Amino acid sequence: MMTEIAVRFLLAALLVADAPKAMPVHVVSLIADHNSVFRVMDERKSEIDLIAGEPVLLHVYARKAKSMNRDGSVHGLLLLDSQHKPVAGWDLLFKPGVQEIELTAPTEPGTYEAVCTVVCSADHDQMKLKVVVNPR
Ligand SMILES: [Cu+2]
Repeated sequence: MMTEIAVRFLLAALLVADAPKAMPVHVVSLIADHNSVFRVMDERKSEIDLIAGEPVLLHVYARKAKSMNRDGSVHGLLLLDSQHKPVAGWDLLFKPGVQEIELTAPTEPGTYEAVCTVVCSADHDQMKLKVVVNPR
């Protein structure tokens, strides 16, 4: 009886050890700013590093620039791959203030670029964020 319990326990432990480990959520804090710039919170850089396929919680603080969309969106974020094709699930609009969005990093490693999709000021065309996706 004790042996059977011990064997079951051992099997269960082996199964747990063998299960694929869930990737931790990568929290990215981003400012979509009033001067039509994306920047990482508390840093000056406009670049983020992700791991392919990891879950991402995008924490965005958006501040209105000169103009906004009719729906009240002050900035947008569209992620493009190296061929400038949109990445599924990464076409976002931001209202003023703080918002959190659950995303999944692209599964293909490489260098991506996010662009703003709201004509937010004369500098709108320069509102970009480099996104580097590293292999898992
Ligand atoms: Cu913008």
